[in-house]
Amino acid sequence: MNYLDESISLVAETDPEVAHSIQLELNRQRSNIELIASENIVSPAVLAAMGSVLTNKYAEGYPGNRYYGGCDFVDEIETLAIERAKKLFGAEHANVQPHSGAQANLAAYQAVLSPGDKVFGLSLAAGGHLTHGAPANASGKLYDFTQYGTDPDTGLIDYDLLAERVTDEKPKLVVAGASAYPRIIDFERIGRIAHDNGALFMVDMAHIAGLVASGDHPSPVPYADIVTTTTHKTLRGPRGGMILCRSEFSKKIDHAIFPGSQGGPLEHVIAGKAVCFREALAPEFKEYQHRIVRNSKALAESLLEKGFRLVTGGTDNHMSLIDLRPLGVTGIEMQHRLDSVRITANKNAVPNDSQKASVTSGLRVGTPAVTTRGFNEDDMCEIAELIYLTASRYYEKKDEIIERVKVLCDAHPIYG
Ligand code: DSN
Repeated sequence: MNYLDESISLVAETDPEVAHSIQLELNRQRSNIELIASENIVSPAVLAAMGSVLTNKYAEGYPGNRYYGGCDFVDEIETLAIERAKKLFGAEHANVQPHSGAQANLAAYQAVLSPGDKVFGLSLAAGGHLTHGAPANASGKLYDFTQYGTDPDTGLIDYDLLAERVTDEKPKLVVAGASAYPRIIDFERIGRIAHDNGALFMVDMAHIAGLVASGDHPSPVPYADIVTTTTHKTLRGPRGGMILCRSEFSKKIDHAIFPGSQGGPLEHVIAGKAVCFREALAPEFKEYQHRIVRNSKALAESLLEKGFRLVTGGTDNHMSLIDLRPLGVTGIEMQHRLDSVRITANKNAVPNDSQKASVTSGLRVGTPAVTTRGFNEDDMCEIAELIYLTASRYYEKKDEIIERVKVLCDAHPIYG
C-alpha cells in the first residue's frame, strides 16, 4: 500500500464518506490531463508537511515574538520558510503567513493605502484578477480602482496608454500582474511609470512565480515596492500566499497580515511552503520551469497549426488563451466537453467578450501540471489534437479521445 492509500485508509477508519471522496479525487487527478494554468501537482514532501501535526499549533505573531508558548519548533520552520523565500527571489523581506493570494493582496493594500485611495489595476476582462479592483471584490469596494486594459486588436498591455493615464490620474498605487495574460509583462517599465508619477508599485506574480524563480520571466522584485504571490501555481507548493517587499515596508506588511487581517498562521502550510522553496532552490527546479515554457510554446504552436485563434497570437509563459469564437463554441461548452473526455481546463473571458462571465468565449490552457507529470513537447502536439477533436468532432470522436487521454496518463503516472 503506498503512502496516499495509507492516509486515505486512516481517514476511512473515522469517516468513510470523506475518505471515499478523497479517493475519487485522487483517481481523477491520476486519470485526467490537467490543463488549468493555476494548478500543479505537489511533491510527496510538500503534501506530508501539510498533513503534519503542525496543524495543532497556534502561533499568532512572528518567529521570536508570539502570543503563545511552545512555538520553538514552528519558529524554526517559519524562519526557514522566510529565509528561503528571500534567497529564492532576492527579496529584502518576506511574510509567509498569508492564507491565500487574495489575503496577500488585501493585506498589501491595507499596508500602504487608506480607503478611497486611487489605484490602477489590470481589469478582470483583460486577464487581471478579482482582487485587482473588480467591483464585486473588497478591493473594488474599499479603494478607488481605475481598471486598465489591453489593446483590443493585439491583446497586449498598452504601456503608452497606461503611462498617459497614470500621468493624468496620479494614483497612489499601480498594480501589475495577471491571471490570464500569456505574454511577458514589462515590470521595469510599469514600475518606472508608477514611480515617475509618485505612485507605489505592486506586482501580483502569483501565476508566474516559478518562472520568476528560474529566470524564465523577468523578476518584478528589483522594480516593485511590494510583490505578492501564491505558492501553489508554477511554484508548485502548498495552497497559500506570500508577500515580498523592500525593508522599508516590512513592518507595515507584517502588521497588515497580523493583527491587521489574519489571526493564527497555518504553520502546517508554512512548513509546506518551506519545503517548496527548498525544492525551488535546487537546480532541477530551473530545468522544470524551462520545460513548462517549452511545453507551453509547443502546445500553442500545435493549436495554431490546427487553426485555433490564440489571444496575442501565442505565448511567452506557461499558458495560452484560446479564443473560441471562430469555432462557434462557448467557453463553458468547451470546458464541459473537455471534462467529459478527462481533460481539465477552464473557461475564460477573452478581450471584447460578449458572453457573460459564467459562459465566456475563451478557454485557458496551461502546462505546469502536465510538465510535473513528465509530459513532453510531443505529448503537447497530441493534447492539441485532442482539444481540436473535442472542439470540432466531439460527438463522433468522444470515445477515441478518452482512450487517447488514458494512454497519455498511463505513460506518466502520478503519486505511484
Ligand atoms: N483563481 C486563480 C486562477 O485560476 O488564475 C487566480 O487566483
